[in-house]
Amino acid sequence: MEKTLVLIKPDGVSRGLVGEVLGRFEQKGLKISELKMMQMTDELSDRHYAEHVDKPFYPRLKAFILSGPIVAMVLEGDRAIEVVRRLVGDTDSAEAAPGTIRGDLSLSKGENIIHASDSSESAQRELALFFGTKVVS
Ligand code: D4T
Repeated sequence: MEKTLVLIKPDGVSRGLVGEVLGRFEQKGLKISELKMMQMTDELSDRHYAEHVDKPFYPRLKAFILSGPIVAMVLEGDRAIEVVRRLVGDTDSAEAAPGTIRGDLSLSKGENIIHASDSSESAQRELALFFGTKVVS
């Protein structure tokens, strides 16, 4: 079984979409094996978004991700990493396909409700960062 890390970002929490998002993963058949509400910290943001810290949009992204509580979870299932990315949809919610979480629930590129690991390398790194766990496949 593959594991992946998902974060419901501050917009998803403040808009009351936690139940909706969890429900979509459960209905798909993925197992929620860890779940916690937490506050992202300055240091965790810089480590999580290490590839983006020097990009022009990072200050706004960081202010947003620190703006309220997030929900972090580990999802488990067959090919969970790619399956979850497909359920999440394109980064720019305005272009994300209908039926995806971003396509159905957001119109924004920055405030796009959710984060999901995009490869087994990032899943391994992010699971360690948020839950101190290693990927088992
Ligand atoms: P995350 O990492 O949040 O799941 O998003 P993606 O994997 O789909 O997209 P990403 O890493 O390219 O972007 C991370 C995060 O930055 C915001 N962002 C991105 C932004 O505000 N402006 C931009 O131009 C880009 C590329 C949205 C998601």
